[in-house]
Amino acid sequence: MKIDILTLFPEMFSPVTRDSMLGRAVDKGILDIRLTDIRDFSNDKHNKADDYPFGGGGGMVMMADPIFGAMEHVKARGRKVIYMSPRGRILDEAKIRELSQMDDLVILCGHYEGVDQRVLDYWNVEEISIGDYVLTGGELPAMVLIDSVARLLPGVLGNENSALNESVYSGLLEHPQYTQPREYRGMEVPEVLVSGNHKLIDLWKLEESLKITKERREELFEEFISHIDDRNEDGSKRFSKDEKKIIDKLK
Ligand code: 4G0
Repeated sequence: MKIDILTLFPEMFSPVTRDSMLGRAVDKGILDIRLTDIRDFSNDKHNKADDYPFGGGGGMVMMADPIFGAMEHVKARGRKVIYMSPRGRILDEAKIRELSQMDDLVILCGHYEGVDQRVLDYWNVEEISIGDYVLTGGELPAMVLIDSVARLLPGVLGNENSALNESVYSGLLEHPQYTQPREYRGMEVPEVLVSGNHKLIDLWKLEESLKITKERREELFEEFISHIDDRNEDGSKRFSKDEKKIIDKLK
């Protein structure tokens, strides 16, 4: 997957593209991340890239011309262009999956009060937000988006993860997890997890996921139970009798 990032602060990305899990995906050639400094395309004598907003209101707005220059430099025409913005659609797992199917993205990071609207209109930009809060720039949101998309690419997590994520992301919150040692400061790992009975273990995981989802995210729980009688793509039933029994018990 090739990703061009357009930003006034390309150095912000180096910890992510170098050292992290993403850095390893870059090294393996799964991810090709290219950084473009928008300031390099300023035609102003002081390399200015922002100015005061027409109509007032305070803050600064990123100027159209340097961004147009950067867009033309990365040959953005015809490519999917994403703009990280607090007024975008909020990123969720469905959007992440959709983006993970693409092999080519351009991500524009705005600073200050955002970019001149003509950039968004001309380059047919899709605005995406990572949540209802404002940050000083779109760089951290871009890193969040890239990390969330990259972990779905084959070979990034190490384990061949596509099938794994398919089953784990069911619309429920995750069940509790435990690792060694079996007893820590008097606290035991639930017996069923060390029983070796994989059918019982899967039922326990389902029950714990349902319990925690009902407790913390009632709307997700309701959405989940409204689909219990859905069928899989191959027409088979989504849930066994035992699974249904657990779901009914918690309803
Ligand atoms: C555009 C994204 C970009 C407009 C970017 C700020 C939060 C997010 C920026 C503004 C960002 C997010 C109008 C302040 C840069 N902050 N939630 N900051 N305004 O995804």
